[in-house]
Amino acid sequence: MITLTKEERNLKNFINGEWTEVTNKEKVYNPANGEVIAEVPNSGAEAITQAAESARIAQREWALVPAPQRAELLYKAGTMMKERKERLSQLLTLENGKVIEEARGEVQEGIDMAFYMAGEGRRLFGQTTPSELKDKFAMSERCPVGVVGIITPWNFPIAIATWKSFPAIVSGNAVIWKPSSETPLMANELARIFEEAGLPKGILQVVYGSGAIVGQAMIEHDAIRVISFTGSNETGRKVATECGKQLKKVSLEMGGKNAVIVMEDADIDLAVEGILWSAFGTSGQRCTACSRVIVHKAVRKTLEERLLKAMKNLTIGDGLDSNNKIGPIINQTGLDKILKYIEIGKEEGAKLAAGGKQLTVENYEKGFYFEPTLFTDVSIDMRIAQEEIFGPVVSLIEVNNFEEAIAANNKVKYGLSSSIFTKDVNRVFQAQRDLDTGIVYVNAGTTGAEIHLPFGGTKGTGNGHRDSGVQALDVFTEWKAVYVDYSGKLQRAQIDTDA
Ligand code: UN1
Repeated sequence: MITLTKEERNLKNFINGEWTEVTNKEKVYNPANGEVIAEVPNSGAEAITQAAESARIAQREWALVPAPQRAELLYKAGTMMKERKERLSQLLTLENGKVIEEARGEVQEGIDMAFYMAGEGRRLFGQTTPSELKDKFAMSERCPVGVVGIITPWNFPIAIATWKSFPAIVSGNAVIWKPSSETPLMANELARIFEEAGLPKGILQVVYGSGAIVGQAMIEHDAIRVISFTGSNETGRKVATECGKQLKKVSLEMGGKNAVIVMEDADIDLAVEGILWSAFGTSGQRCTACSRVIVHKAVRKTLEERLLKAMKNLTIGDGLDSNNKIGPIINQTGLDKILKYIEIGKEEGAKLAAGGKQLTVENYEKGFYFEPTLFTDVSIDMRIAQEEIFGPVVSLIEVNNFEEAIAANNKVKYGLSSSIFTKDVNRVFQAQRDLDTGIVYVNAGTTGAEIHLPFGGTKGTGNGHRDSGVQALDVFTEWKAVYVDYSGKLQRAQIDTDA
């Protein structure tokens, strides 16, 4: 069993290079057994004022450090993350519940992001563009926006934070980070790594607290020029509204209602594996999780039978026990939401073909476990097929043909990820064109996005921005157009003497 240090049990904010105590504290629980593992600050708005004021000063110096040198620091932090990977992974399982092999995968995502963004420090390309005038040079360059605020969720507490903070840091910004208070250990570890790696004080600051107080204070502080948020649709809309009032740039990633499409020519066993992994891995608590299966009528019965059979083999329990394939749900609130949707599904007339109940695991009676669940006979408009449940619950929807499958996929307010299982190459390309999501998979489930590609989605999933990939730099930089006139005389642009 992993043991926490005194600092890890008693978490503090990290403001301007100081570990700062707060009197108001909250408990942090291990979702596997309901035990208290740590205490985390429930900060007031003044913590944000302190962080933002110091970040404003620190950022000016940081922006002057050459980008390849900023990148070197990121590379060093990435190396330290790699050295500490196993402990980070265990801490992640402890606070989040996900099984250890998935925790290792998530920590690796963060490490990959460090090395990838360190490479970008030697690129950060601008553009040169021919000027309209003779002896005049025109170029566009990326500039840091200044201080940025990032708000991250509990389901990927380290990976998502790296998708946002690493591009921000390498491009010369200071970051104020409000992690989820359900999973504060990852923030603590990452901040300590950067402190040890020698990141100047004030460039990465951590303030724990509620969205209503700390999040709101971040949005309202004039030094913070960008907010990057990942979380629920409901909260994201509030963040967008508040940022709108401040005319503040905001990047939003707010979940999905992702589908796997299984066509009549699909490799059914492969599709079953893809569905199992993307629907029930992480107990369905991914923005990218598969929560709908859209299946051609010719293979519906076969798929359903094989899926139900395979679901019986999923072992559920403490994520630190490597025999388990599925860990707990994050907390009671998460569990209650899933239970609510089970009732909604039954009332709507869907057939509960498997699961649907809270699960008690021996010796872990206070943990939050839920059975992998399959609803069949689901129609597209049912709430269980429209709304994000964020748990191991899948709805099976039968369709008559390819066109109906695409239409069913697109008939939701979200647009994060989608997938199609087929052997027909024409359908592969039609699907990648017509699926209205930011991420499309062919012959794989809906999860597993790689960090060097853009992550985000259409419609209710976001507002057009992307996390990770080189595209993340667009969130944290501004374009500056620069004109250098070397003619030695005043050349006037936009003077028209023709008339
Ligand atoms: C999330 O669920 O919010 O694509 C992130 C995936 C992971 C990241 C998920 N790489 O499933």
